Amino acid sequence: MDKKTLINETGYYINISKDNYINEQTALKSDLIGLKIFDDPLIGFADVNDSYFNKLRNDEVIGRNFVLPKEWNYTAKTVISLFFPFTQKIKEANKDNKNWPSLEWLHGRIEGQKLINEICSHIKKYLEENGYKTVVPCIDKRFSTKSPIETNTNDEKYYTSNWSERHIAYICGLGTFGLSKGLITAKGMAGRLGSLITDGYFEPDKRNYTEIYEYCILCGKCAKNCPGDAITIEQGKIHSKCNIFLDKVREKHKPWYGCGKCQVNVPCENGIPIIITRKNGA
Ligand code: B12
Ligand code: SF4
Ligand code: SF4
Repeated sequence: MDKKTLINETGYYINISKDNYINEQTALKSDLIGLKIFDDPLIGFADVNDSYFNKLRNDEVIGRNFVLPKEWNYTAKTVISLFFPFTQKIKEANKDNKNWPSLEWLHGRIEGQKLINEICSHIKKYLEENGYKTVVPCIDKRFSTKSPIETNTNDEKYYTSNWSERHIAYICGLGTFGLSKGLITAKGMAGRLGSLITDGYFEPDKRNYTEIYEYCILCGKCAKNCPGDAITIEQGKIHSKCNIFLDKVREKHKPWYGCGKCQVNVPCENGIPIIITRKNGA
């Protein structure tokens, strides 16, 4: 199978899936029925033996809890990362109220994640029908967001997982981190990620960057937007503060939650920001 076939299959699925549209049963208000969640994804590929995967085991990157691609699927050849950008409607709606997430964004967080799980399961089935064993780590029973060391919710090491989608996307060439710690892709930051590890061989993509924060212009807009005061230019993003704010949203909207103010109304919302350098007198 070639990359194009797989990319077409994913694009086709997202456009025909009825779950890419909010239905009557789940809509948080009636005018959200029919709301489209995601636009066409970006897909990146990496060789399972890419030396970057081993680097993720370093304590300052993710740590020993990170499970290598070959440990999820020992016959695997390729890691596939997918970025699903939110539709303009979801992004625009989250700009209105500076303090609380919009209902549209909450749908993107909760129903959007269900859809990513469904799409990844569909691609897994499709690859397996073509003879390639495939694992979707984030819906695998071995997936864990528990910290391997004794920590509490004020400790930054508490916020981890054994398969970090942003780190995987970075290795697959989809983009770099930003000050807010979200991943900035060619289709921006406002969206969600998924991934698969497969026996199928797909040529790895080139990383068009060498530094982990290369696409971030350090404008500080995400810090200004953050209702949880979780981001500063000096310290970057403090996960525990973000989590405190997300808990407040959970209290208000249970079982929905989310925020994403650091992902909208920012230069990295829809693409890779560019620094505009002024020429003398311009
Ligand atoms: C735990 C978690 C949280 C925690 C902590 C967030 C975090 N960044 O780790 C809390 C609850 C606070 C949280 C909040 C949110 N989350 Co969250 N969360 C996760 C989860 C489940 C695991 C993250 C993880 O493993 N972190 C591991 C630690 C180590 O990551 P880190 O500290 O950021 O890593 C730094 C170091 O590694 C450092 N570094 C140092 N040296 C080196 C060297 C190299 C080579 C590299 C690569 C890095 C590196 O750079 C990194 C960035 O600073 C993932 C899902 C998944 N399985 O990946 C979603 C995920 C990160 N969340 C996501 C989102 C969208 C959110 C929210 C916006 C909530 C919402 N939906 O409204 C907020 C804010 C996100 C933000 N600004 O970062 C998305 C991010 C999408 C994107 N475009 O980036 C993810 C990927 C979910 C998904 N499936 O799409 N989240
Ligand atoms: S808003 Fe500015 S500082 Fe924040 S991540 Fe995006 S480019 Fe970087
Ligand atoms: S998700 Fe909200 S609280 Fe968390 S860092 Fe982004 S803006 Fe701040």
